Amino acid sequence: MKTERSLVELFASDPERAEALAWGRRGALKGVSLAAVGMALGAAMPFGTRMPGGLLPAALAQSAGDTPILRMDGKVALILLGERPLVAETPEIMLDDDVTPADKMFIRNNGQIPDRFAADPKTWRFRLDGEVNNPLDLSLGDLESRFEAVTMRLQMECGGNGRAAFVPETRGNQWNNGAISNCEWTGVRLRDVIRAAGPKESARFTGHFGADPHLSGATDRAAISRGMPVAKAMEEHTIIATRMNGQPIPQIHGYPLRLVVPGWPGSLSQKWLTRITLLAEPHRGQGMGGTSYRLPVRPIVPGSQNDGATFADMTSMPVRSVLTNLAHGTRLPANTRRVDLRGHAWAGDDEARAVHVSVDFGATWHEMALSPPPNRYSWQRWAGAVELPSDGYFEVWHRATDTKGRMQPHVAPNWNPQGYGANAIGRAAILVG
Ligand SMILES: Nc1nc2c(c(=O)[nH]1)N[C@H]1C(S)=C(S)[C@@H](COP(=O)(O)O)O[C@H]1N2
Ligand SMILES: [Mo]
Repeated sequence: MKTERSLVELFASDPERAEALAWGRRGALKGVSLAAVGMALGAAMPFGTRMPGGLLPAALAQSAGDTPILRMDGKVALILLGERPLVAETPEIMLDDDVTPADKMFIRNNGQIPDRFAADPKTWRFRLDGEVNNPLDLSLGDLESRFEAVTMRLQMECGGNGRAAFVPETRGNQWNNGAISNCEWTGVRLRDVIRAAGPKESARFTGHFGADPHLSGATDRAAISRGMPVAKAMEEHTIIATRMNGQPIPQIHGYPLRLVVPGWPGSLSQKWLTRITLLAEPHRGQGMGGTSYRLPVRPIVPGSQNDGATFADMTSMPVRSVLTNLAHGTRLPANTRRVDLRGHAWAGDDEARAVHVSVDFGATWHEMALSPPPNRYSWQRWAGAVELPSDGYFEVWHRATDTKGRMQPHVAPNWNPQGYGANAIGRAAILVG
C-alpha cells in the first residue's frame, strides 16, 4: 500500500482525476486547483441574486489542504481519510455503477485488518448463541448447505456519511457523500439461521463479533461489536454473506464471511464475522451506548457537550442522493446550455420517491426521472437534464425525497457530537466558459 500525500504528483500524470479528487473533497484544494477556485469566484454568477444570505458558494467551501490518496492493490484511487485504522472514501463521481465494483467500494475499519491467511475458509467457524435453545457452531460449508442462498443488491452506508457538512465540525472521519456502496451480495438469511437455533422468547437483540483485532492489539477488546433489535435481524434482506458481486468477498471487506444489514448504519454489517449472540437486553459492545451511532431525540445546541444518555440508537439511514456524472468543480465549454445529469438515490429502510435538481440556488426545482430499485434496499438510478441561461458560475443542487415525503434538508440536520445522519442537499459547483 502506498499513499500519496500531494496532488501535484497526480496532477502531472492524470490531471483530470486530480482535479476531480481535489474538488470532490472539502478542505482539499491545493496547487493548481486553487487557480480554479479563483476563476470560479471571478466568474459571473447568473443566479447570484437567488443565493440565500450567508450561504458559502460551494466552490469556496473548500480551503487549501492535503488530499491524501489511497494507493492499494485492487482499489481505484480512493480518498484516504485515515491510515490507522484504514478508512477511505469513494469520490462521488466514482459511484456511477448500478452495482458498485469491489475496487470502488469505500473502506471503513475500526481496528486492524485480520491477517489474510488467518481467514482460512476451511477452518472458519460461525457461532450463533445466547438466548437460543440450540446454539450453532457452523463451518462455511454448513452455512451454505443448510440454508437457502439468496442474492440481492444492498446499499451499505456508513452512519457518518456526509459528516463533513456539520457545522461546527464533529469528531470522526470527515466523509463527504462517498461512504456508500451498492454491491450484489450472496449469502443466507440471518433469520433462517436464527430459526434453526430455536430462539427463546427472551431473544430481543443481537450482538455481533468479528475477527479483526483491536487497534491496540489488546485481545480482550473488540474493534467494533454492535447489535440491533431482533426484528431487523429477522428481515428477509438481512443476510450473512459469503460472496460479493459473484466473487469471494475481498479481504478488506470481510472475507470470508460478513453480515449485511442494509438500510441501517454500516457499522452493523460486521466484517470477518465469527459470532452473533442473541440477548434479552441491548448489546453493550464497542460502538454501543453514549453518543456512538446515536442521535438526539430532542435537538441539542450545536457544538455542545453531551453524554448521549437520552439519545436513541440510529435505525434507518435518511434519504440521500449522489451526482455521479459531473464532478464538483467541473469546467464546461463556453456556450454550454444544457447539462445531462445522473446519479443514485436511496433512503435506508424506505425508498426514494423523487429526485429534484436546482441550478438557481433552490429557487426552482426540476424533477428528474427515477427508476424503481431492482430489489428492496438497492439504490435507485436518477437521470435528467437542466438548462443554463448563460455562461458563468452555477451550483447543481440535487435533492431526493423519500416515499414518506421527507426531503434532504438544506443543511446537515440534528447536530450530534459524533456527526451522524448528515444528509444535506448535494451541491456541485460548475463553471461554464
Ligand atoms: N469487523 C468489523 N466490521 C465492520 C467494521 C469494522 O471495523 N470491523 N466497520 C463497520 C463500519 S463502521 C462500516 S461503515 C462498514 C464498512 O464496510 P466496508 O469497509 O466493507 O465498506 O463495515 C462495518 N463492519
Ligand atoms: Mo461506519
